[in-house]
Amino acid sequence: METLFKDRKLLLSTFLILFFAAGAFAEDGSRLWLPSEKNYDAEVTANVQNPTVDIAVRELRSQWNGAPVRLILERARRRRKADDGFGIIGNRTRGVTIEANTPQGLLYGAYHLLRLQQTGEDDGHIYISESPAYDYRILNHWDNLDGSIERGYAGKSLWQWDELPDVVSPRYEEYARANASIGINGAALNNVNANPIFITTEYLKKAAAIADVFRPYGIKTFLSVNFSSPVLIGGLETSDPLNADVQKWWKDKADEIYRLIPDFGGFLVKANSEGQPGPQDFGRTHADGANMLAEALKPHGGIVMWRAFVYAASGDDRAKQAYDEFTPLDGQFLDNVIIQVKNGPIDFQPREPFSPLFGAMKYTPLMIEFQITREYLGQSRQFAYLAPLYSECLQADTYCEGEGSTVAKVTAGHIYRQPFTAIAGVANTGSDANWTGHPLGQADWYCFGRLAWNPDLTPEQIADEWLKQTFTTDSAFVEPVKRMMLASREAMVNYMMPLGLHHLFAWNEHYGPEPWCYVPGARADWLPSYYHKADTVGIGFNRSETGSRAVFQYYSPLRETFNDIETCPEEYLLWFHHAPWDYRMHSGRTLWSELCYRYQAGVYACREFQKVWDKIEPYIDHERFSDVQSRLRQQTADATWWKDACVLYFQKFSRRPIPYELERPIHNIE
Ligand code: BDP
Repeated sequence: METLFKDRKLLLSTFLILFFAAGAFAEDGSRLWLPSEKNYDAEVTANVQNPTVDIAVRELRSQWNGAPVRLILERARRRRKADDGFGIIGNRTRGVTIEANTPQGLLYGAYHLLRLQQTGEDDGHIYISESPAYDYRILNHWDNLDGSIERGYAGKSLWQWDELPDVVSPRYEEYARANASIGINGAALNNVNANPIFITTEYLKKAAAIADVFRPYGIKTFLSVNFSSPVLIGGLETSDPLNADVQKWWKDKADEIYRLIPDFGGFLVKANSEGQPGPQDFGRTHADGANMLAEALKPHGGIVMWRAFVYAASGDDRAKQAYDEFTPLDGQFLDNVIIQVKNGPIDFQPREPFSPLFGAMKYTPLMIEFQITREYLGQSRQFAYLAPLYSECLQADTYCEGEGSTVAKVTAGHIYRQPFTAIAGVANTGSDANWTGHPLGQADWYCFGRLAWNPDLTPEQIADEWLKQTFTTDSAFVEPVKRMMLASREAMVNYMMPLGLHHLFAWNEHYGPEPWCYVPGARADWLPSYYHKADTVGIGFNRSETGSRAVFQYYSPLRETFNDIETCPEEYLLWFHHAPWDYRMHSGRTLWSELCYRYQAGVYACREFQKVWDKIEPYIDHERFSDVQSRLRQQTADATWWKDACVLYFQKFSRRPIPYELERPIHNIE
């Protein structure tokens, strides 16, 4: 009996160990970087009751494993303005106080404290004061009415339009919580190629149900609007922004929206771009169009985010067009309009110089738009951690007011006075259990939020905290994977488009290489040859003074630096110059050899990533391990495909051998 009992006990404990091990490790990725469900029952008090503060209390109560926490609203804190910043002071053994001017600030403080705990940085005295760099930190969802997502690679839309507003999916709250935990405070729910149906009463009620879930998490709801809505759903004969009936229609629409969603954020608009209607259809300017919408939103405190992603088929250089169209309008926009500018002058390529619009408009607020969904960076099949791309752009010096006028400083309103500031990222979320398709793609959502809060955080710091929260704090895992993350974007630039090459993608799908792509009747600037301009002399787009002169859109000394092939940074060489095949590179190699070397380096890097990942198997759950493992395999195969396609294709023009020390192609050009 005794032994039987002992055996049973043994059996039971073995079972429990196995059960908990499996439980602790079973991970479909849905938890993201948030703490797993715990109940520490910590002592948490607040000097105010409010739905947002209640969330902060609830989160801390269950997740904080330390001495009592006090949440204090509206302590006179020396702040620039009443923003959503917070202060944390105290010690995990004796107690912690979080102070803020807004309930949202308290919630951000709570998440910050939990982040310190999760990353193991809550030892000793805590003394922190934080303020967000941008007022609006927004995700743009390119989600359609039918549940598809333009450039979405993680399943279908999160928004279940057909069951809303009656059925409210629990995922909306999980989404809001994840965003709040990293400081994101806005979401534009629908595609910028906007279906006007979204602002009909029926759909506004659905959006209102989502907004109700977002509100306590401090997330404002925005909608993308179609400029022709007055005609398409309003029964008017025109959508001319100077027409009084049109103006009234939008005012009424805004009133209706605010009745349903009192804290509605505003409109996001893609106008006169890629076939979308806009004010120019009526001979009006972007300012006329934006201001008309701004007037309608103004009484309610809403804003208009007017996109500068415009390029006409006729222009000599697509990279110049947004600047040419928008700079003459500087100072003509109402003060609740902000111009939303993509990070680079073309279109979310693996590497672009920053858009010359940053710093070029002194009297008009500008916001940056990044793409989190990796349309042009391997989508969710491959991996490239995007913080290095975002940081490179944010820290780039525009020189608009002399040295140090970085894109981050200009857009955060430190150089020219702006009534408000904002930053947007095109979301990579979808209905997949792990939200982002590629398990490591969660890092891009995370880093966007963190950089929107503080653009001076380094990609390394962010990777470090993301890995520790998402997987484990074990340095045997964190260190190698962090190095891999930090190298991943450069690897992709190398095997896709090194040295400033851009837009070599397969037609429309934007995944694989197609530098030869030719579609009869297609717009020239939708074809790769428009960008690479390879011929027997050399390769690259001449944007210098002897070419399209796009360099002159940048301030001195950048324009001179970019203009001169000898001083132009090599990573932008073929962006700004048509360089001869035998041009001597810093490495001492010819341009042609260097190009081959870069492509090869990209492939080698992918092989290294596979090795790094295989080694970390003991540290994480099997699900995420094997998912990433198989995607890295695919990535190496596809990197080789990119290398072979581009090298073999460009070789037709260079007519030089691929350096013999490099691997031979395994594909042929056909
Ligand atoms: C391009 C995408 C296209 C978007 C467009 C945009 O290919 O699907 O509609 O950007 O930003 O990169 O409007």
